[in-house]
Amino acid sequence: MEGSVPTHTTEREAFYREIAPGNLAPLWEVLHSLVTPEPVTPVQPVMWKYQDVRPFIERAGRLITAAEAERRVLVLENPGLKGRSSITHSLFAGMQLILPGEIARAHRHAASALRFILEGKGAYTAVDGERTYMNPGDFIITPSWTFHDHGNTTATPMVWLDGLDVPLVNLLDTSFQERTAAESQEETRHPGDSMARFGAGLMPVDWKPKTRTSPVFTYPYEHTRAALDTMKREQDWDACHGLKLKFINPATGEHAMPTIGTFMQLLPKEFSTAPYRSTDSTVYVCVEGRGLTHVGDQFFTWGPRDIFVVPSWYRHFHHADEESVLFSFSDRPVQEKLDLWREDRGNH
Ligand code: GTQ
Repeated sequence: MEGSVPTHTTEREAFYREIAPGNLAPLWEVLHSLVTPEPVTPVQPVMWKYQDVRPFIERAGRLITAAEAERRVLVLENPGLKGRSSITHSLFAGMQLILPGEIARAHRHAASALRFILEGKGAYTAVDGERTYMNPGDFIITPSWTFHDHGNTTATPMVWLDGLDVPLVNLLDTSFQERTAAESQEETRHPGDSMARFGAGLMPVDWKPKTRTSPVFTYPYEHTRAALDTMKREQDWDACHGLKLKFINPATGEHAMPTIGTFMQLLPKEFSTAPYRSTDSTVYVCVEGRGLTHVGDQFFTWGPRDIFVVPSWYRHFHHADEESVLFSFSDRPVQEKLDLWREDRGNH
């Protein structure tokens, strides 16, 4: 019978104790919680309002320098994953602050990172010798094992959301990390070089990809917004998503990052999405507009820069009070490659 745990008897308990020192355990005691009929996740639906977090970011800026911290980041830790520095089972998220004049020193790691810019204008992140200047709404990639450093030569603080696949990398015991001797890497290419080479529907004729990560490091918000603005004229709304685009690697048509799926969606004013669920726990960031998301037994009312999590297989829907734009990311590319990803669109 489904879900029933076998009866405990003194004889069975004695047997379990006897086999334990030999690193053995009875499957039948745990089978039903191990192989569940549908996803059972410790990830909780949770929201961080930017206005609540911003003062703590500012205090962190007075408490420690970027130089001492290496990365001055407040981790967005899911309350269902306490002590694990994770926002979902597979992903890390944190808010990073770089103050005027500061540098976050160069290093590289096996983990891939995305930056989603929340506040400030014009600080840079350098990847593989190329600087990218950051503006709100931009999505920027730091591919696995590429040297990167961040610097702020502007007069105002820069705050962005980091998303990394660290929990996944650590699950697989594949973490590597190293620093360069120099604090900042040398600039070997002009800003905009990767965009020119790969981001204009063109690429160098004999170029072959060496990795699965997009060779375009930056997806400026002005491009993304313009695409959504032009497409919305068709009024061709998806019942579950409004108008939803995924960021892709233009050389392969695959997700822009091998482990993290990234998306931007537009919901027109007064649009309500149909209830939907999928197996990839998802982190959302409101870029523009106002609205709410119903997930589990909670209503999250969001506005610009607010961040919230929809756990795996939780049915949810969004309602936009104004025309709204949501950025989101999840481990969907990993699930898709392993033939594990599922969605439930209800009857839509
Ligand atoms: O910018 O390299 O939020 O290495 C966590 C680890 C950011 C980064 C984080 C990192 C970085």
